[in-house]
Amino acid sequence: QHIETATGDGQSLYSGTVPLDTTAATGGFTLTDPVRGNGFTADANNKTDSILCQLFGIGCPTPTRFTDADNHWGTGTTASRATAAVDAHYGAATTFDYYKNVHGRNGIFNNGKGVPSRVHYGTNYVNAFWDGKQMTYGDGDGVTAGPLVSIDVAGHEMSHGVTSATANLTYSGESGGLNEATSDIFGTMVEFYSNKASDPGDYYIGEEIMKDRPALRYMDKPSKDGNSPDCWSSGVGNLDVHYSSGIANHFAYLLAEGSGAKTIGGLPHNSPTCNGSTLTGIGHQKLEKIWYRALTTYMTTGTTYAQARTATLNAATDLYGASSPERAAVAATWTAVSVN
Ligand code: ASN
Ligand code: ZN
Ligand code: CA
Repeated sequence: QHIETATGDGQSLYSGTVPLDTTAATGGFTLTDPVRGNGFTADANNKTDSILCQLFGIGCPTPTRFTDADNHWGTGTTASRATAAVDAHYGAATTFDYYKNVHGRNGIFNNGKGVPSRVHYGTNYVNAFWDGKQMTYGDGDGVTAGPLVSIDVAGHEMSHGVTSATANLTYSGESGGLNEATSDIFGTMVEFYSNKASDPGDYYIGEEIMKDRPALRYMDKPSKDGNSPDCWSSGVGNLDVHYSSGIANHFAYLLAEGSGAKTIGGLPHNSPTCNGSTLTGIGHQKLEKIWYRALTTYMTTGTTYAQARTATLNAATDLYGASSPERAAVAATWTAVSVN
């Protein structure tokens, strides 16, 4: 079978006009990305997965493919359903490129294969998830949240796949918080990598989708969400993993950007330390290298916060040396979030 590679473009909801790699098909083009292991984006048609589907893969609805006559997506008569697909297809491609070009990882499973994405899952569904094989995005309820297809959410969810394929951090207790934080960290790094004026990197999670608050989570000061701790204490492992992530999110922000007030991506940030120390950041490019090496070389299913400190110190030693300022910054930053 002859497959024709094509480069189209699309009007996205959140990232402006984006390039799209597509495939020629009957009636025009389809959202299958031949450049990145044939990952594709399809329409879930507002259906949901039954419990049988979720547990045993039985009776799952089959998403339908999008087609576009001229390969300019998100415009004209098909725009209303295709626009969210533009963001999702761009999000999958950008996340694939981020891992390949920054970390030398060839896809979520490091096997060169792309993954499916489904948009328009359910009705008023305010979530997005990775189920081990594919991406799924809800449209939001239009009141608290719009479609959950922003680049940080796409990067967050697909990074759950990377975590599963590497450290496989158990999704409860302190390791669950580290799992969630890993997704917030790399979701944000993908947002920086995307580098779009309409949605720049900002260490807020979900600022493009949320309608009733500035964002879902805040890495500079996680407690801004009303639930997450900024500092480690015994018992954080009993919190929901989306809150116990706060300590590692705070660590990541402080390591990259330092303490004190500043504007990033047009949004206010202020990151007080837990011990009164003043920190100067080493930049997000070093943070992402250290965290990725820690995740893929030193973290395991049961890694705790204390062990994450050791894992990132080991990673910094490998990357920059035992006497490096980067390793010293990692140590001082964990201490600044009360992980000693
Ligand atoms: N959006 C949620 C998350 O990625 C859904 C989940 O899988 N827990 O954290
Ligand atoms: Zn998550
Ligand atoms: Ca963001």
